[in-house]
Amino acid sequence: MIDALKAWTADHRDPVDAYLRRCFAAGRSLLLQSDLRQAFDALAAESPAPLAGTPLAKAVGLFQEGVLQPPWAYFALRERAGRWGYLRMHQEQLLPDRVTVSEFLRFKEQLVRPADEFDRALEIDFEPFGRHVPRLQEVRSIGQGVLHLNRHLASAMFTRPETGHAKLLNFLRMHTIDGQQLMLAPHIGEVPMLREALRDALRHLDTLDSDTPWTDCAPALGSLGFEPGWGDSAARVAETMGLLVDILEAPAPTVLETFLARIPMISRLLIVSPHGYFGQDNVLGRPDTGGQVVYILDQVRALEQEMRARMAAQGVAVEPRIVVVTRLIPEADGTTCNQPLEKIQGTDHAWIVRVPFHQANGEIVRHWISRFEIWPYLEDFAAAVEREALARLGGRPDLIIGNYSDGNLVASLLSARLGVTQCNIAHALEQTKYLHSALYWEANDASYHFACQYTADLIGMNHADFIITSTYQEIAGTADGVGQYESYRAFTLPGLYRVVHGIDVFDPKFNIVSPGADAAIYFPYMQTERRLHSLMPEIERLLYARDPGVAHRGCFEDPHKPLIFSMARLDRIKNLSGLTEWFGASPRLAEAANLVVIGGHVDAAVSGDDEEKAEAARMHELMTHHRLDGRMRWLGVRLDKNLAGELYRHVADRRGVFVQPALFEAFGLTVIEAMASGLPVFATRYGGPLEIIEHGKSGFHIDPNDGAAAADAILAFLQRCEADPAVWNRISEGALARVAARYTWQLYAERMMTLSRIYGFWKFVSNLEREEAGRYLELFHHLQFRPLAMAVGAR
Ligand code: UDP
Ligand code: LCN
Repeated sequence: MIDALKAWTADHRDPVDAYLRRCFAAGRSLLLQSDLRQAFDALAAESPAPLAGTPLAKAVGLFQEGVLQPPWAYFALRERAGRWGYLRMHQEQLLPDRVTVSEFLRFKEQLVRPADEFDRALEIDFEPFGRHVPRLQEVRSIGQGVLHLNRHLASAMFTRPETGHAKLLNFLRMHTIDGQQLMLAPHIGEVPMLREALRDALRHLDTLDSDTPWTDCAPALGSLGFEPGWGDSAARVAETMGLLVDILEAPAPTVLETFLARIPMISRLLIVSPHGYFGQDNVLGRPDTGGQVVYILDQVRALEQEMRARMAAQGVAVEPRIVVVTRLIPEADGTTCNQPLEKIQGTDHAWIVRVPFHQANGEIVRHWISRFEIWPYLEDFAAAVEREALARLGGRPDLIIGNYSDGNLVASLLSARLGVTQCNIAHALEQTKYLHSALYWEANDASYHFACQYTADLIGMNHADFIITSTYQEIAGTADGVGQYESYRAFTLPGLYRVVHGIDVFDPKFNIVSPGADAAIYFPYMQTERRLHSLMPEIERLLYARDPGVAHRGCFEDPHKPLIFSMARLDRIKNLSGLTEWFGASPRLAEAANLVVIGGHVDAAVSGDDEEKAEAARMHELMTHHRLDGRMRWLGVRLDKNLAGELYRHVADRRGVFVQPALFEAFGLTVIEAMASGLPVFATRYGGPLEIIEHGKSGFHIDPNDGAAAADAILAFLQRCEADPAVWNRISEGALARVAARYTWQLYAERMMTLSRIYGFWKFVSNLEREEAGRYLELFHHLQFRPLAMAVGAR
């Protein structure tokens, strides 16, 4: 593209000159994709010669960012996900020149610090460590890493069958649970012995009834060297053995996947989620405690069931154990977060284990600390967690799952020490949420410490054996927009370091495994017999009573109108104030419906969080300014899940809608909860909801930067539904079908358990040449992360 633009510019200096002039005329040194496009559209509208389809038009269509400092303009151009180029143009000479990512970032750094003639910036580059890792090639394959890895490694491993088979044999001999040997006895030392034993075993199994239980097969198979783990019945044992015979014969990747999915190798899980209030009651809606807690608790229940089912199917009598570690907060504000141990409801052996943070002088940190401030405590926390987790789990975990930047960092430290497979879940990566937060890290350091967080992110991502994401766009974005992980590909923290290869979206460690909504709580509004009718009086009171008995503002003069509902934490990005403003600024919408918003503290003074305070003040201003007190109710409560579930359904009974107005939403659990209840949803087009909802079929996308259009779209929908109720029903049915097909915890647990076995296997047999990267990460941790973390707060 850059070469085409260069060639074209030579003969078309005038439009290129005019375009650059418009960019410079904006008077800003950083231009976003939208600014760059607007400048071009304005030019095209006035240009005597048509510009559509020209290389200039095509290049501008790919520009993501412009950095302008006369006489130079530098542009970052994204040809497709993960494929970037950089160019610069001189105000007078015009001809575009390709520049490296390093040069581009260096130029950008000059916006915040003077140029360093010798360019002594530290460059961080993870690319050389990925040389041995088979990369995906196609944009459409991104997020299906395991498929690719299996294909590639299976054929590579078995090109030299002797070594491949020997590694497989070793792998099968290493499994034990609670001292019990599984799969193969240690004396099966050679592959020919294994083949022989398999033949004998299959011959014997042939003589048995297919449902003969393992215990009855065990004596004969045991004498051949087979331990529990092949199956619970003769038929299943024969099937599993048949898969192994096929692999030894000719290893098809799909057969390998099916075989590995059966190996009883995961029964002890360690899940790490340090920050926030992590508990089962009364914690949701606090500044840092949202979907991540819901996600993990639902995940634990689903994984315990799946682990138990898989173990049972393989004939292994073992109860899976799960530990979720978080921080213990002595001043827990009425929650259970001051208790060291809490059983997770709906499980048999899953526990929340809380470990306190300590000051440098050894004192326990007693109060809640914002997620932006916890960095200095994490290394000591990891050490303490290791002791606790090993004790609770009765040994090393089989898998460590990190959550969010802090949890992923702790998971990396633990996985390095214990040699255990590490899986990361981001939930949200802040670079996409807080625009230019890396470039201006220093200016915002007092409140956010993004340098610390992004350093932790790089360590976590590069250390993980595999990463699961809730959507495709979380990894690689869309045709137009940068993915959340993609934003870590190249960036700069001026004065600290410059990342030229941070993470590659084509890395096979990425897999999309979407979460679900708890099906016991969020079920369709029309399943009347399952509904919690006893909660109705409470809902009536919360929504319609003059005094709902909780912190609130506003009531409905006409309670019969359909409801527009939104619920979220009251932070700036969730944009509940934006929704209030759209509603207030659209008299027709405010006439057609009532708005109910649940989130935050109505009394701003009560909040301990600056962003929340500012948002609460803004909500009040807007309600007053637009005189919304008779048409809107804002509740400052945290609903428990049952109540939230029934509320979604109540809104559906009233043929209302749910709105998720965030400026950016990484995934958006409320979106799938509302859809699972059968509510039509209008959700932000920035982030996960763009992928969750099929516009016009299972809900609608809205642009939070264009509130008037969003309000019009909601109004138009409500009007169409009034004229023809089938319109509402169609979207409601579409939403239910979408969630059932794509977003369920059962699908999640199945996939997650298969992935952890496969990545665990490949870690064991090849370690994917990770030692060098591990050493580089150690250095990065010591020399960059630690000093940054120590500088946070007065520790
Ligand atoms: N939630 C809730 N009660 C509240 C506020 C929120 O149960 O008063 C739940 C909501 O149902 C959802 C989660 O908190 O399950 C929020 O997750 P989401 O992914 O929407 O956003 P996050 O807060 O994680 O950014
Ligand atoms: C964090 C977020 O910001 C949400 O978008 C997600 O839905 C939630 O975590 C669960 O992953």
